[in-house]
Amino acid sequence: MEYDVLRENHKIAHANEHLLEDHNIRSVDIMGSIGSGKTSLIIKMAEKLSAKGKRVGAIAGDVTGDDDFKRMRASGITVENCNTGHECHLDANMVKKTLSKMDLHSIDVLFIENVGNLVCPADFPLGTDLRIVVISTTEGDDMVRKHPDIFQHSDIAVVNKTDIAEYVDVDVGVIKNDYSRLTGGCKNMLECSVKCDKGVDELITAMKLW
Ligand SMILES: Nc1nc2c(ncn2[C@@H]2O[C@H](COP(=O)(O)OP(=O)(O)O)[C@@H](O)[C@H]2O)c(=O)[nH]1
Ligand SMILES: [Mg+2]
Repeated sequence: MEYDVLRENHKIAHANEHLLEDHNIRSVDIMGSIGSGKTSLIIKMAEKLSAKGKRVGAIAGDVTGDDDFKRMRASGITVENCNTGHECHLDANMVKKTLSKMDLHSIDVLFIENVGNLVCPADFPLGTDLRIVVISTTEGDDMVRKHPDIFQHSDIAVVNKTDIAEYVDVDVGVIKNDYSRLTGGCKNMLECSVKCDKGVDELITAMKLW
């Protein structure tokens, strides 16, 4: 049963991937913990990409409500809301339905904000070019050790809120060491502070979105 669900998800994810490719859209699934700064990061990256002439779209994934949708819309992003109801992650079919409501000809870069948690989204690829995971210093220094799957299933990891690391007694070096050990040093973990606009340019560059 579980296998069928995952297989069906992969099939639809594949179709999403083709649809986005056909429209020349670079797409990123933004996974991560609740409150780590996913929405703030999307808005900041959208500002920067818009200034370079890129047209940014987004899907605001949440269990319920439209808070993130409204924040993104207010910042000028072409955004659709996607509520999962009870599910703790987006799946490829939800994304397919949401994409059908969007004008894909008017988007160059698509950010999909997944539901905030470090467990469920890992098993459900959505068909994006890239999957990233965003954690922040306020969650402590043990996130990689506690949630290895999501870090293994993502292309790039981000530690946000470095501006307050010292106030929450977190050594970012510990997180980076855990990540390096987990990935054999093969993948990137970037430090950033959306608030202070540090590391965001580097992330956009690493994702090849400019
Ligand atoms: N100090 C600090 N706060 C941040 C930073 N990025 C986001 N925040 C704050 O963290 C809270 C959660 O951010 P949000 O983007 O909604 O997180 P999300 O739940 O992952 O989408 C908000 O109050 C943001 O203003 C940062 O780099 N530094
Ligand atoms: Mg959010």
